[in-house]
Amino acid sequence: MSWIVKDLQFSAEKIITGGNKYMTGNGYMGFRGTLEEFGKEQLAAVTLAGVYDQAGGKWREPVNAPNALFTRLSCNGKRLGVLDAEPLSHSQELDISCALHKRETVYGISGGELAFTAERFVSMDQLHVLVSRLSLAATADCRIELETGIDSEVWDINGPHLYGLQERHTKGVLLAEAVTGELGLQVAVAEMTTCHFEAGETSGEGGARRFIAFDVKAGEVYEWYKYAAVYTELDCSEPAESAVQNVRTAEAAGYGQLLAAHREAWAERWKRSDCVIEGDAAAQFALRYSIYQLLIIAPTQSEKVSIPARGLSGQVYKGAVFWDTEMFMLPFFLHSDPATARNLLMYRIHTLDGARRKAAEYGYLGAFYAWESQDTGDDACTLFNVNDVFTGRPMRTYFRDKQVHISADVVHGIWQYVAFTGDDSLLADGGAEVIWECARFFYSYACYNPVKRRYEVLDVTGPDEYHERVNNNAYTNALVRQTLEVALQSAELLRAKYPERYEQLAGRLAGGPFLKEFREMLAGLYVPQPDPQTLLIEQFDRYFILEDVPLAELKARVIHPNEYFGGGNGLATTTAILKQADVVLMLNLFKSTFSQEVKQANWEYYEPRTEHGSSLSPCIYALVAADIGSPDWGYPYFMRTATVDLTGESKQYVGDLYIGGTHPAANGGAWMAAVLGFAGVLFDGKVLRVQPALPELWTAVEVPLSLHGDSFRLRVSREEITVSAAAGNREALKVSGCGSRDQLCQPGAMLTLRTAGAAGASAAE
Ligand code: IFM
Repeated sequence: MSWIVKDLQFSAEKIITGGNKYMTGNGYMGFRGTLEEFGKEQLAAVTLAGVYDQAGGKWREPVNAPNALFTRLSCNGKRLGVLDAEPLSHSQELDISCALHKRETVYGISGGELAFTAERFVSMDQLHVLVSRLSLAATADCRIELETGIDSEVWDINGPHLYGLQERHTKGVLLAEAVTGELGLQVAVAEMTTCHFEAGETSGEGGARRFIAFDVKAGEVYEWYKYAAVYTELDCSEPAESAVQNVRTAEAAGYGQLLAAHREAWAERWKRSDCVIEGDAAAQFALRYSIYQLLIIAPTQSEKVSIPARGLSGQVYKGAVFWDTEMFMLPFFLHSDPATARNLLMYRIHTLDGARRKAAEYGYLGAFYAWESQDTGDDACTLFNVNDVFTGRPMRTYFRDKQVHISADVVHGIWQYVAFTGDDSLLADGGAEVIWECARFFYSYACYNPVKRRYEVLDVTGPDEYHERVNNNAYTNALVRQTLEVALQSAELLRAKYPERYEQLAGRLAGGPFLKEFREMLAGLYVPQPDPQTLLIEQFDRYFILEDVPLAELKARVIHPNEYFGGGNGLATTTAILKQADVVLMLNLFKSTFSQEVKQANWEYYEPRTEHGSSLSPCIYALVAADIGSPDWGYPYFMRTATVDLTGESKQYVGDLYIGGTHPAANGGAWMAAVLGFAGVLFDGKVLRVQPALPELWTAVEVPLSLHGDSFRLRVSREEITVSAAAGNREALKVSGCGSRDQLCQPGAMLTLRTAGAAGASAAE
């Protein structure tokens, strides 16, 4: 089964999407999948997680570090790069089993051919290190000049971010050092090159470049290695020293040893997360690729950063963290790497003060989380997020002020973690405070309607961003209800298990609104319900009176290819066409509280009306299709989600705003659709319920699961469900599936449940 992403020719049109498709990274930094000779024009970038800067009043965004794997080639005085000379052949590939990037390019030269190869990786074992092995061989003698070292001309969308650049060359190490403009953080990149051939070297004056000239003999192979290390002042007080030290250690270890350790780290990650699909090679590959994209951006070592909406693929969306993380990526980490899931939630705890500031700014109590969150938790989202393509004028959007569901999404994530892992220390470590502050925010945001005698949540934007400032969005109200419930339950839990901590935290909120008010609001909160006749849930008040235009007809009204469908004049605003799953997302989150009939009626109603203008949308339709027993309705949505970063087929512009990059929420959505949807996994912290609905092509799905701190392997086929428990597990797991009663899977045992269609009854082995 292939683990290789490969292209067999160079296409200038695909440079940008290729940069996403061939991404490598390790959670500390992302390295765009560009070629060695590419620079900022081709969007080469080493994007640093959690390091942000604002330049000249423009949008604040992550900092890109100088690129120490830069290498340019000249042969007989003529530059050789894919943009300088048409190659005779070219291949670019990525081995997703271990995040190893390779390219091989053959150029015509006078009297023969020259083959240039480069292999590189961003170490998963040593997060500050990146390495490459390069070689060339020619069929005719020639003179080569390499220009390599560190390219400090970084790509920025809203830069520049690095000031006072100093480039030095000491004892074989090149160093580029600079400070960020806003916070004055030092960023340092060190590089060493070792040539396995005789070469004369001259360094550029004062620069961090090497010029290495040598004569190539036909038929011989010339190989050299580059080692690099990146540090910032967020890592240590002397980033330059650390970078230099680290690069020397890396060089001393050598490429082979570094690669072996990197491979081992990757093998360990795949062991925890690989999901095998039998019977459908295309789906298998796309799913693995989606998991790969999540693994290269996972903050395994830091609880101060979370995952931005475009991962570490650059500065799009300001490198900001959205609800995407809790609602679309967290489930993957919960089931495969709970420690990283915890980091993601700790990030929200660390940014609570930013959320408090935002609530206060709008005149509310508690915590209103940033729609676009960066290092401090203050909102990076602007009031004018999109420019109108017709007038060029900024359009007022209400993402920042009205997508209040973000605070409920954060609570949902925290509670999922606690219930799922059983690790309630997260509550004592700040999770309870976040939950209560979010509940206080909603208490102050909601309105009591004295006529209808209910609490309502008015003037919000739900997940469907084409309809801003609506009342009683079903998704939002359902999540607000969950926030209040969780606030009460977490208070009980904390009081019972961490009484001192409870007293300390609750004492601060004693003046209210606190538990009494939460109870009262919960009892009176209005949450839109299915209509008894049609079973439909109205997305928000008066949604059903909007123009019910078919999607194709709406698209026929488009004047400009990049026009925004939402906002004041947006084509969709006055119609029932929605941007992304909204009611259907709510049905998926609370799937056990709705009947199959309700889920089906709403899927069938909303599906033709959904434009999927967000990459977050298709996976949800796949999940609910599986839930209602129609996996083949969901399969195309699964494939669309799972291939988004392979095909590059996603919106690149909204208005004049570039929004390309990788799509971690869709990557997480692909995993959810396969495991929680088609394999039908549902773990509530107590019982593992498995209700598979496999698409036609799939014969089985097999996946490792980490549940409540114990390890399992689940295999689901059309005939049976098998759960194998690791011998070292602490507890027996309750399993139900195939209509059987709960059965126990003891540590070290294997439990098999047979489906109704299979021969024999349910059996425990
Ligand atoms: O969070 C999403 C939002 O739901 C739709 N627009 C893009 C954002 C970032 O992915």
